[in-house]
Amino acid sequence: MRDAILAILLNNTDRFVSGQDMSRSLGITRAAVWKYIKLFENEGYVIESSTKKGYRLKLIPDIMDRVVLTNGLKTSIIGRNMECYQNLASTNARAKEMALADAPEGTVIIAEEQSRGRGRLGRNWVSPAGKGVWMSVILKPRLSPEKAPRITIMTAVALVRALKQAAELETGIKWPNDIVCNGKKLCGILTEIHAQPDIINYAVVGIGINVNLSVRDFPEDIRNIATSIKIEKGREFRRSDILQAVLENMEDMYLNYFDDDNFERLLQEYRDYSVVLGKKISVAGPTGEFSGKALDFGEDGSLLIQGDGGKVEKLWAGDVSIRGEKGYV
Ligand code: BT5
Repeated sequence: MRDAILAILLNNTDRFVSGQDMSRSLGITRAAVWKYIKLFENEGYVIESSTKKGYRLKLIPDIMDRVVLTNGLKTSIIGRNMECYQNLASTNARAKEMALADAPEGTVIIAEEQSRGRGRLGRNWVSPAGKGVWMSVILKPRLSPEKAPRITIMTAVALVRALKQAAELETGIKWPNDIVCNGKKLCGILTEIHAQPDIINYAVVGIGINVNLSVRDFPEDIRNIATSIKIEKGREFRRSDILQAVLENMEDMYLNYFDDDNFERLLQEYRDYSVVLGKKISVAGPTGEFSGKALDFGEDGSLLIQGDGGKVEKLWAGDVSIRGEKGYV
């Protein structure tokens, strides 16, 4: 009922809707409608009310509300099913539970705050309340598991595009899973898959975007390597606008460029945004440290690197640093 009333208000921001009309169309009393209006006001919505004319929504707070986030969202799969939480340990953990319980493809899990946000290799992801987009998307691509890195490639490109559209922010991609801005980390992606030998059952794509964090919102140990849209642009942004732009770009790529015939175009865009290609880099990976020149990326998500001795190797995972540059990239 809450969602139905909110949807009516959202769709009529240019006029008053009478309490009587709402109570009639929803089959509840006018007093019940009034109670919901008070509830919305407590959540931060500003609603003009007039005894004669009814209610009109004047201001939508920047909270992660399913009704607000799906209103005007131009997707057919991603985000059609959405759950928003005040606090979760990790949206990826919740998304995995839901995927196991057969949640539909495109389900999106969002939290205002994560108490145990996760990075790769069990690392921590700082996710303070109300400041960022902390979300996970469930996908069920018809892909063999070795092609799973495509999911991270697609998501990285979608993030770069979305940040440009919704925040006019130029960003780059640091292989394999970081979005960087002016040499600092702005977003992280954590893709986890559940697969059989020949097919992916589901993938959970975790996305963390630092939107309105100030420098002091980051713990001291990452202040010199992390940034936010607010820090870069000098003002706050509506998280809902950023989130919608990400989901819309992801879906466009997922539906149109994800198959074998078209993926090369997506990979080309990934190359264009790379801050690593052509640079002298060091990669700290599972098998130790490797230094050389970044040559190219493969469709399989690998990084082709020419070692200092001349030998070309394929790397699958690791943390890149660009030699000769201070800071994070
Ligand atoms: C990542 O790991 O970059 C993947 C981050 C994915 C986070 C999302 S949020 C929604 C979803 N639910 C989750 O539980 N996770 C996903 P990695 O490349 O391992 O980077 C982790 C490292 O980034 C940490 O060790 C810190 O150094 C740094 N870091 C932590 N929090 C950060 C933040 N908010 N912004 C920038 N850097 C951060």
